[in-house]
Amino acid sequence: MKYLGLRLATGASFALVGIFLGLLATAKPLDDATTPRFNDLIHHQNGPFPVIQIQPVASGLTSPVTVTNAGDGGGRLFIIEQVGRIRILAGGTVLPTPFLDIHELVSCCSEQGLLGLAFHPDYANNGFFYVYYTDVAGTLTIARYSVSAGDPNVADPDSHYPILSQLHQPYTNHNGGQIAFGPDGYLYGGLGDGGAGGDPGENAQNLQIWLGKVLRVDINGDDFPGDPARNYAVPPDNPFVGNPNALEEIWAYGVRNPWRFSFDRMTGDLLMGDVGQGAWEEIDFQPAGSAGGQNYGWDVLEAMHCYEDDPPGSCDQFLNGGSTLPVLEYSHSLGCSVTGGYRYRSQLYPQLNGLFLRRLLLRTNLGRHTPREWDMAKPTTPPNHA
Ligand SMILES: [Ca+2]
Ligand SMILES: [Ca+2]
Ligand SMILES: [Ca+2]
Repeated sequence: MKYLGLRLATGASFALVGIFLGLLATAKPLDDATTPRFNDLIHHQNGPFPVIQIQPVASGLTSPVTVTNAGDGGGRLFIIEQVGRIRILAGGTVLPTPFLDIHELVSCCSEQGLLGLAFHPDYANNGFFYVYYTDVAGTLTIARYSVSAGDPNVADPDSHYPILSQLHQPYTNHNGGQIAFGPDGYLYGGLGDGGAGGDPGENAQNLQIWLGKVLRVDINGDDFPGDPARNYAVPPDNPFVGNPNALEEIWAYGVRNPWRFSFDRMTGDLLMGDVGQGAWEEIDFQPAGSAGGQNYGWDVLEAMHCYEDDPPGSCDQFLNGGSTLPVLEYSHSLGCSVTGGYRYRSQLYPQLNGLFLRRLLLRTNLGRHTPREWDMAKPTTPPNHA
């Protein structure tokens, strides 16, 4: 991917900063040490970090919450506006006509809205892309759309094709929102625990509901030909296939609000931010080639701390091999809600290669972590991370 020289508008594009940092090697070295920077942490083994400044590249956007590209070599960025629009940044300009406008289908805003976008790995040939949004009833919805036949910068609004949906009542928070294709070609989606605080529905540890889970489906098939609302196949190697006590779409569980995750484009590792309840934020890790089935601990644990010891003894069990602990946690003394991030993979700043750039909501500090730093953040690496 080559997207350089991007600049972010103050305010409207603020939420994009971390995302841009991860996807794009956009920032320029600076000699002004007072600007937002990474150089307040330890040096990487490759040498000191360059000082990085974020520059505005677009303005006039309304609540941009993610940015991606189509993987078609078109050199365009697709920016989601939470209200229900996808905008295109091309040639340094935000095109006036949205790529897609589904605001009439979407509830917004706070934690609701159009939240996720992923292009089919073969988008260049089939024109399919996928959106994740909360519909007007608050239901978590993944749907497919197609680019229009005549204009690569405009999608066909009538091409709506449902993939799956999950009721999300009565609370409006914790909708998750990330969808992404893994290196295996399957679509992964992160669903929140159903909302409120402390997971009152005890959804995250319940394998018979999709809330509080990462799902993994094959959007090239349809295992439910009689159901027009479910249009996907279950990958045969999903971890709970054949388990009568679990839903087969579940890839991983025990998450609270997996608002953003990403696949390392070099290794295929999965890195996921999971928003904490009130004290501890976390980054979860899943190595490429994992068989899935990880239990990331919520709501027994909040990061690496006991949250709800139910049934009694659960916390000890989860902290001692019974769950997959985060590779990084931090308290609210460092930052507030975790957003997630990307591992940097570019030649522009070789000193940053392999580092994980994360974004913290509400504060401007941008952190980066190598596996070594993760080890430093957590004195003992649980064996189930291997
Ligand atoms: Ca609970
Ligand atoms: Ca179907
Ligand atoms: Ca966790």
